[in-house]
Amino acid sequence: MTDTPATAPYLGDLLKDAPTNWGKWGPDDEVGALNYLGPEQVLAAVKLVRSGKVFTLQRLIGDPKGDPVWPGRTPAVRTQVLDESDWDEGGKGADYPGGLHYADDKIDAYLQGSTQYDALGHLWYDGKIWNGYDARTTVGGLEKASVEPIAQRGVVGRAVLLDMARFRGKPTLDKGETFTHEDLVACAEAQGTPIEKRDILVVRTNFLQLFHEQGEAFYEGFNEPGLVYSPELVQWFQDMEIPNLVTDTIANEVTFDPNNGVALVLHNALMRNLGVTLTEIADLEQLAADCAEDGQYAFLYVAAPLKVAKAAGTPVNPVVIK
Ligand code: UVW
Repeated sequence: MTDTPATAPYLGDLLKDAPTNWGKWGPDDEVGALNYLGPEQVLAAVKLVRSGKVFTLQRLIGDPKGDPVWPGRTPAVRTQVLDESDWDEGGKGADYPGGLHYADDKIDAYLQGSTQYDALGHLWYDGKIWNGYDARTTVGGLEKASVEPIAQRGVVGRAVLLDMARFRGKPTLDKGETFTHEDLVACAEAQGTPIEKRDILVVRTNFLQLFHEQGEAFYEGFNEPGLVYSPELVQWFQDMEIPNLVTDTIANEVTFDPNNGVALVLHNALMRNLGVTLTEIADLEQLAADCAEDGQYAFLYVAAPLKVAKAAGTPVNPVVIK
């Protein structure tokens, strides 16, 4: 992994004047900017359903070709616990009345190791997580701002695909390649669908294609492409009241800010401070191909991460309907 330069500023200093939404939705809030998505936004998004085309955005868990994960995490391992062979002579299959046989399996997986929603309390600096809760509330499991309230609420709204790879005329964005909110706006304009207030942003880089092409070399000098921090970008997210950022990369933003070397600045500036929910490792390939064909870049987006007690994030299979 790329080393953070010794001179990298402390997040608390870098973001000392950055806006926060702490308290905006009350002292007990745990879903942050998802509060921007109410019945009005849901009903407006439903009107975008025209052809009935459906897309699912989850990548396969336990993909035989491998699961791309954040360095230090391990891919999911699925174990077959029971199958037809368990009813062979001496097998462990139970003898049910009527002759019932069945298959069972289990997985050992990082909850953030596949397409997933981050809980708002997933990361922090200065000993405080989203809404000002004490970071000690994460010890042994998130007592505050876990993924549970997000999973309980669900995410439904108008989403816009921003196909940055196609906009830049390349099959995938490169290691460490950055873009700004102005690039997102320009991409949306070029696609003929301007970003509206309270849109869910779905950003395609197709970077993870390189995981399949490069194998282990993919992790050398690990530095994903993505949005890069600036005070203006954070203010734009705040002014546009963006509820949710969805990307096809492992961690949503350029891993190491090229301007200061800090890791995952936007996780903090957007998620910890503004309450923007982050969705990662989405598979946008079929959706993007279809958008390029029919020109419809805005659609109904529906997602509900799994409900796991006290979790810092959980898998999700978002659904897009056009
Ligand atoms: C980290 O924040 C470390 O990982 P992610 O947001 O990709 O789950």
